Amino acid sequence: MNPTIALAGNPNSGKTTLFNELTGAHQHVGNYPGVTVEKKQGKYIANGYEATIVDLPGTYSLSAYSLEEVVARDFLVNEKPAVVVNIVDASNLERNLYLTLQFMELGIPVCIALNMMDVAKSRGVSIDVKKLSELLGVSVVPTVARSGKGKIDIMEAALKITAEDSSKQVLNISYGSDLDNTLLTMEAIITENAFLSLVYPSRWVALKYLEEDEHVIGSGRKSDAEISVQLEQEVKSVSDHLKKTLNTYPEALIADHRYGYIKSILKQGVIT
Ligand code: BGO
Repeated sequence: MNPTIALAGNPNSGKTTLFNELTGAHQHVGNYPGVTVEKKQGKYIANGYEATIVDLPGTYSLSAYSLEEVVARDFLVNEKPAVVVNIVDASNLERNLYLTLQFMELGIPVCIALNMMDVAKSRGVSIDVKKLSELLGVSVVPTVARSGKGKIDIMEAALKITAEDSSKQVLNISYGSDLDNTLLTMEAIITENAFLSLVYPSRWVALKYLEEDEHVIGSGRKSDAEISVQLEQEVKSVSDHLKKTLNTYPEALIADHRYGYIKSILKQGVIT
């Protein structure tokens, strides 16, 4: 078995440092197909295990605002790595977990390397790793990539996931009654028509339409223009309603609820 494991995280979370620690001299640098974004790939070899490690571009989100985000997303969806090791900066937990939620919403198996634990500690921040893991429902391993601390443990956690049944567990966050109702309607349309849903989870496609993600909407129009129009009408109708009632728009409300979800987890004694 030689599973592919993707390293993903916010810029400056310590991703390159961990990649170097894990792969040592076994590295290859190229580009992602068709773009000038660097693709670093390497081999992790230890204790009789071998895995291919792909270093994804550093991103804050999986929307389509930057080339890096699109490259990272396309790799995850098209190449389907066995697991994502999400490097999370422990000293900046709330912002970093925003990306984590998006892997979970996309139904990608994920484990967390909770990095920069030394920095968090020096700032007097103590994190209950076990509680964070329980509340998120994913493995969390504390690491200090700069000294290699925790690197064996995070790989053990990742390799354990690769050996498990990979049936998709998709995280469903509530986005408030207006968007939740629209999401249900859109999901039903998407599922009934197998619209893009061979590639992405139905709810995720609906969310991307609500976020007005040009890449997903463009693919949708190409794949089935009629269904795409139906979905776009649903988006327009809820957008008009939200503008009138709350003076907001779906994308802003989605981001608010994601941060609300993260805050509600962190408030339950994760950070002391
Ligand atoms: C410099 N703890 C600490 N304290 N630092 C870490 C850890 C950790 O666990 N992990 C990584 N770093 P990248 P991305 C630097 O380069 O891997 C440090 O963007 C410096 N450089 O050493 O590059 C790491 O790939 C001069 O720091 O992140 C690096 O995700 C002075 O975090 C930085 C101080 O790591 C970013 C730091 C010339």
